[in-house]
Amino acid sequence: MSLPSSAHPARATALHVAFDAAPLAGALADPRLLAAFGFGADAPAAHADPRYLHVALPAFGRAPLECWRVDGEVTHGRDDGIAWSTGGGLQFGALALADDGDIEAAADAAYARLHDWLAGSDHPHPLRIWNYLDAITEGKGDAERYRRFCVGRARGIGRELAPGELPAATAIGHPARSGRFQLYWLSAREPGTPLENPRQVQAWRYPRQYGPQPPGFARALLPASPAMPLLLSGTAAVVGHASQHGDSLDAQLDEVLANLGSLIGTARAMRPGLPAQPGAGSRLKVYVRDADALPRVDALLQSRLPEVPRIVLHGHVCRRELRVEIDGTHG
Ligand code: 3EB
Repeated sequence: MSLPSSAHPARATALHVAFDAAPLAGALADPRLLAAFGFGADAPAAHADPRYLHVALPAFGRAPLECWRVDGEVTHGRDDGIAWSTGGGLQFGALALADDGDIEAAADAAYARLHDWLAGSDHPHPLRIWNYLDAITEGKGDAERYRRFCVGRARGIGRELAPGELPAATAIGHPARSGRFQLYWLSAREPGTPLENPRQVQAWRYPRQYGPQPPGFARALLPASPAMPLLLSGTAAVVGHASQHGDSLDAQLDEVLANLGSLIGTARAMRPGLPAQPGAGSRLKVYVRDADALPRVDALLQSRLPEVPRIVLHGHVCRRELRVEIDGTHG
């Protein structure tokens, strides 16, 4: 006979994101570790444990490990080239496909795999997706690789995701050739609420001038469980649909912080308990186009947001004039 469910109250789904200086082996020894990410040349390039993912973007200084922990035992495996882990109401998944120059085909194939994976999963709701590709702003006009990526992504996912189902996302370019398109995600049993930024046009409604296929992502996602942080998409100095301050890194960073503040404000209307500002409970990843600007961006963030743990990476934002982008978690 099974006990009434009230005797075993299910723990609320929670994700604990930490930036840990400890070595990988220690992180992987934790049965509640859902995923660990190493950045740059100093991080291990690979590990047999499918919970470890190497992101090749160069780091400013020695980046800590990004660790995702959940409240529950984690199981993991590899199936058909998809590395996965599941526990505490959440699932992590990752795959990488060869990119021989046709990023539209690589994104189409990867997103078709993701679509099929989610359709067969007991965690079918993607909350957050990361895309890392080579030479993101190479090519002219509609042949630009980011625009081709958007076309392949939309075709591969198989149907137009309704605005109410869009995940939060990041799409960043490798400054050096990796030869791969890397895709990873966080999905859940329960759908979350996609959020938009009142300062920005919804990306899925970008006008034609930015390409034939508007990018399919929400500016942030608020998961159903109040124990989950707000998930912030890659956020750049875009107001309306236009890039701002193409001539000023400092002004772009201020605009990014204004956009993040606006997203946090939007989320607080639904969840007033979220902190009003980025703080000690936030985690930010910062992508900087020009390697020369890495120290400047790090110093500006140290002065603007001294309590917020950050990882600063050398990565290309998907419009040439955008010098910096930030994603992360809050709450
Ligand atoms: C922007 O605001 C910047 O295509 O998945 C940010 C986050 C950006 C995600 C994506 C693109 C994506 O349009 C670019």
